[in-house]
Order: sequence, then structure tokens, then C-alpha cells
Amino acid sequence: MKSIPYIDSHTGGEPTRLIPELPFSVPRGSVAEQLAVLQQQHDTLRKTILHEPRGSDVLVGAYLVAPAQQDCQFGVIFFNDVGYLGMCGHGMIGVIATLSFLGRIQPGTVKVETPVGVVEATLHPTAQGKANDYPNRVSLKNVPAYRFLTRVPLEIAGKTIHGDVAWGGNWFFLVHDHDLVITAANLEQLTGFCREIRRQLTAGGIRGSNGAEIDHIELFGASREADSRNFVLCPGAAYDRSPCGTGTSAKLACLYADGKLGAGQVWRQQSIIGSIFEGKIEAVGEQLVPTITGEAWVMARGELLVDSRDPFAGGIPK
Ligand code: PYC
Repeated sequence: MKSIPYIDSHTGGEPTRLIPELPFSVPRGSVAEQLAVLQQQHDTLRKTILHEPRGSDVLVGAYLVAPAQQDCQFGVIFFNDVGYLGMCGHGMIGVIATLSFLGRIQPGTVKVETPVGVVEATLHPTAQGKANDYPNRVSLKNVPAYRFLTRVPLEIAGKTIHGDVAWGGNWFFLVHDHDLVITAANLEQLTGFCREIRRQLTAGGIRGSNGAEIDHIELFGASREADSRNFVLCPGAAYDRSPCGTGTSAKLACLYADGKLGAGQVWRQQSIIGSIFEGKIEAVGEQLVPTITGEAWVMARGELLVDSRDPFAGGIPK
């Protein structure tokens, strides 16, 4: 019987399953190099952790690994039920709050190496401290974000819509001119619409820079409580319950490029379930650096058990 310790948290409703230690060693190297080894040689571990019956398509996983960059304290690799993510905003907030819960970090700033760059995470002190509280509010200075393509037209269900292709740590197609209402009552419709967009992007060869797949689709609508409400379809079939940290970063880059958001101005992005992230963007030299702030809550701690006799020990195949 193999045991894999884990801790689950959620950030604005979107869960993150942290694996604080890999159950085997991988050769030292950059976090991107360690990801390549995990992807090529140990992908069963990802499926064991996140596929049913132990996991589900809603969960995002995070491996805590050794960083190669000298100024980083941690390395993190994010994954979901269909593959690996470049960065993950809600996931990073969850990892930092979980490390705080474990007493491994105190309020202050740490640097985290991800496969797509270094993220600076600031854990804020608890406002009104009670003895058992752990600080759980986190601001992430994300990897630089940018818009790659503007107003790309697509024909969906007989209507022309337009989307921007932007990077925020993952690739996004961001759409405003759709007819759907961004509400949890419309989840099926929103998911179907986004899946059709993703299908057409693939069929039409529309990609991010260096031919990267655009695997996140983001729709925007009005919000009464924030500047905007979004629906984000993640790689696979699940939607983001949080406002999506990397998606909000991509959105900030587009707003800035359009002159609709100034440097340092706060943008409040609400998710489909009502949770809110605060974001702002700053120009650092030639680059646009987004900062995303949110809270995460630890929910469960335990060990996954893998019995070699179990026909679904490696998860139900997809
Ligand atoms: O918060 O960046 C994010 C994210 C990506 C996929 C799910 N959440």
C-alpha cells in the first residue's frame, strides 16, 4: 500500500490539492525540467491523485518541489485531470495559505519558481488575530502578462463573436460580445459555448505565441458587486469556481492595452459563483506585471492510499 499525503484548500470556491512531497525523487533541475520528467515518466501519479475515484475534474493539483533559482524558496507544478498548467493563480494562493496553515511560512514575501517563471507571493498578516487563525490572504505578483492577438472573429451558432488571445501564465481566449448571461444558472450553456470556441480555435489553427494551445476560454459579463463577472472553462470540462488568477492577469493586460485600466488601478473580478479577486497591473520596463489578491481556506488533510491490487489504483482512465 502506497501513501500520498495531501492537503486540500479552496480559493474563492476552486479547490487545490497540495502534495507537499513527491513520493519519489526526480533529478534536480529547473521546475520546468522537473515538470518534463513528471510528464514523461510519472504521469500516472497525476491521474492517481486527480482522476476519479480519488479526485475529480474540479480539483487542481500542486506538487511542491525544490526550486533551482537561488532566490526562490519553493517550486510548484500545477496540474489538473487532463494535464499540466503553466501557472495557476487560485492554486498559488491555496498553496501559500496552506504553507501558512502548516507553519512553514510567516507573513511576508516568498518567491516561487513555476514552469513559466517566478511568482512573488505575499502572505498578509491576519487582521484580527485569534490564537488559532492562520493568515490566508495572499497577493501574487504574477509572471508578466500580455495580449497577443486582438479581436479574433469566430462564428458560433450563426453569430460572429470576437476574442482577444492573451497570456497570464496560461493562454486565454477572452470574449465580451456574446449573448449569454454570466450566471450559475447557465452553467451548461456557458460550458457548451466555450467548448465550441475551443474546438474552433483548434480547428482554425488559432494559437498563442510559439504555437501554444489556447486551453482556457473566458467569457465576461456585468457584475453588480465588482467591475466584471467571468466564466472560465479550464482545460478539460471543468469551469473555474474562482475568478481565475491567470485569467484575471490576462484580462488586466488587455484592459491596460486598450487604455481602460491605468497602472496600479484596482480591478475587481468576480467569478461565476460570486467570489472576488482584486487585481492591478504595473509596467515594469517593457513588461506588464499583474498582482492578484485573494483568500484561501484549508479544508482537509489526509493521505491518499494506493493499493496495488486495486484495478483503479491509477485512476479511472479518460
Ligand atoms: O486561478 O489561474 C487560475 C486557474 C487556472 C485554472 C484554474 N484556476
